Amino acid sequence: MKTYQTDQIKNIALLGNSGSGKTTLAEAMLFNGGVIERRGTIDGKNTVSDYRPIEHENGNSIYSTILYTEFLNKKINILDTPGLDDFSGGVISSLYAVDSAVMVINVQNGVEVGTEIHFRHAEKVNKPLILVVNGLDHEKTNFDKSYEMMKDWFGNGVTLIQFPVNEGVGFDSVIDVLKMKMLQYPKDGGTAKVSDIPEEHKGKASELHSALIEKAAESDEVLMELFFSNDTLTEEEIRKGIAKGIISRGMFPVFCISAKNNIGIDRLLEFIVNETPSITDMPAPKNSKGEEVKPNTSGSASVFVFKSSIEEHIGEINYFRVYSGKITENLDIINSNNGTKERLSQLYICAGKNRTRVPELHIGDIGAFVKLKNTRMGHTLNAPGNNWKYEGVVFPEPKYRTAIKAVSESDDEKLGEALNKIHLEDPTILIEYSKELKQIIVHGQGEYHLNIMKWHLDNIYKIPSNFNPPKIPYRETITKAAQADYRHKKQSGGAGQFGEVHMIIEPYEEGSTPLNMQKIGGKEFKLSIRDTEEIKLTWGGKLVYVNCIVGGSIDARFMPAILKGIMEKMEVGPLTGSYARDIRVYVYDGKMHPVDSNDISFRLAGRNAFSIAFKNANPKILEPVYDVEIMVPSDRMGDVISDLQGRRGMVLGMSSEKRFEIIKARVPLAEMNKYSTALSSITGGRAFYTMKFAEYVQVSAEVQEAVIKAYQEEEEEE
Ligand SMILES: Nc1nc2c(ncn2[C@@H]2O[C@H](COP(=O)(O)OP(=O)(O)O)[C@@H](O)[C@H]2O)c(=O)[nH]1
Ligand SMILES: [Mg+2]
Repeated sequence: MKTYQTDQIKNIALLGNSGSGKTTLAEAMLFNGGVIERRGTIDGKNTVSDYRPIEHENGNSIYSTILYTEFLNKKINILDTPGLDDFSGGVISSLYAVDSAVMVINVQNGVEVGTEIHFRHAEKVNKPLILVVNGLDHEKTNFDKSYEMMKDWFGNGVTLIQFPVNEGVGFDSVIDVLKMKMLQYPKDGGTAKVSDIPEEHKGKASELHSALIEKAAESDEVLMELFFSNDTLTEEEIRKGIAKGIISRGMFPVFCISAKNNIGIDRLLEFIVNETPSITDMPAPKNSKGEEVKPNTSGSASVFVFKSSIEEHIGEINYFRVYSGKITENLDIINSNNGTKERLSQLYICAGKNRTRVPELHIGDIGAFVKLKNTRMGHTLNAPGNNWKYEGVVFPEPKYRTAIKAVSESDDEKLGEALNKIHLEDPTILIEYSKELKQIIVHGQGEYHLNIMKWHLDNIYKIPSNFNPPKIPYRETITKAAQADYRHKKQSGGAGQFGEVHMIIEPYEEGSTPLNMQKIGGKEFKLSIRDTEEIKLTWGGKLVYVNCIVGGSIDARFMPAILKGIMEKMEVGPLTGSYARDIRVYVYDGKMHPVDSNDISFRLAGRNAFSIAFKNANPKILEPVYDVEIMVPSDRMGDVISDLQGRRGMVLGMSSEKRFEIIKARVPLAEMNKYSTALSSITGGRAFYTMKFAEYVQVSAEVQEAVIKAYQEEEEEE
């Protein structure tokens, strides 16, 4: 394996709808570069990229895969990504590690939902795109239709570099309007025979050639002036214009291929090598202090780990990209996220599961470490001298949750370990051990996402488990003031217990102040406020504890015990046993016994007084409500809105964007169970959404009744 310098390295991600041919294209790219000797196929379950058992089972990429090829003396690192939205984690982390992306479009379908979603991911992080129309060998192709769709969706930047001569079965030739040549491929594909453009295609070719020159000129003012004065550009100027247009995303060049038959791949690789940006052409990454980290060849080494995975027989592998300096074997390096030292004993480059050991890697390159102790995806490793961290990868919020339980209790610990590993490999799967709900909640991007996770638990980890409906983290609060007192007294030989507490509780609103007069049940209570303590509850909201004791009726030293008793009840509300929040408690009177009073007595008196008062204060259930943003094709908007209303959702606003309507709504979490599946069936998989916790709100009387009933039934079962 050669050593590649920074200007010899290109990094690309393969994007596109599921089934567009990304993995097949990756295989052809490796084959053309001589990295593999024969091309595997999806049906043959022997591609370099889809090498994991689940990918063979499904015939589909589930994770991102790191590959490379060598072409024209350059190294191209290729990140093959999964097309399904449920697995977008692999797409997002891959985009962090590349300088441009190749969007594969299945010519039979043109722009699909997945194309659009991946386009957005690339747009968010400002990565240049090349559009590759694939499958031109298929019997039902319509290149012009795909081209129209691309222009419609992605705008005027869509620029043809090629058009097919004979699309359909027997497809073997394209006209290249940058080279102004015809490229004809042998039966097995591979290297094109280059010839002059046949007469019948000359007109179309020169028209597109002019359009390409104009587009190239648009990307740069100097080129524009040259173009106006000379009416054309030299080849070198065109190339410069194209490269600039690509970087600024003003140009999305279009190529024509059949990945399956290895047609058009050599030319695509040549274009990637010559025209796409390398790391030094792109904006430098920012560290967590907001400073740019410029690629510095002579500086200390600095890398960002963009992916971790666990491989059979090896354990954890960390995939990284070099941002500064040079990485060599046996380098001692510091993990800037946790301060631990790591030794880079072995350094690899990867083509799927095949690893090749290399002595060093330069800025821009992508490689893998094994056997690191405390490093994982999202971490920065620095050689001494650098002390920054890179801004991490921002993954989408989870939008699907389920509870999980091992079938056999003896597997509980194993299940926990397996879930941790699963999260390490796929950070969009989040594991929550909810003490409150007494459930393990798994959060992911969709039902399919979590079903695949379960497949791994069943088949790889061999831990049988069940999914259960996840409980909702309800809260309880009060809606009016109430008063209660309680005497705790126990005198049966030996030391006795005595404590008496009088309290008033009322609803607490953020920013409000305690009152020194309360009227409850026609009775007036004058309170003299001596001390106020605001407690921020770990489960959200507040408890405000007001000491109004006068004349020493309760010793100050017992006040913390009373609060402790109250907090015990705050953790199990009277209606459904949920956490309580937003309550103000005034302790204004009580009694002590000279011998028998102690902490325990006051804790119990406080707890019971609070419990009685809570029940009399018209308690209400609060439920979590989420901000939901849905992108839906216009023709399905009505259906989606009426479905939302059926989910007690409140539509807050609507707006249009290109071909989508964006609906913003607030929906109770309790109604979002399996929403991704429902939305997909309403819209034929053409909509997508995000959700984020917004606030807790009181539920209606009917909902409250239903929730309490469900809670009581469950209690009886246990
Ligand atoms: N006819 C034809 N089929 C293709 C082509 N490229 C990929 N396929 C097939 O399309 C299916 C999906 O391909 P795959 O590479 O897994 O797509 P991915 O989901 O984008 O990675 C497989 O059955 C491939 O054999 C092509 O150029 N022509
Ligand atoms: Mg794939």
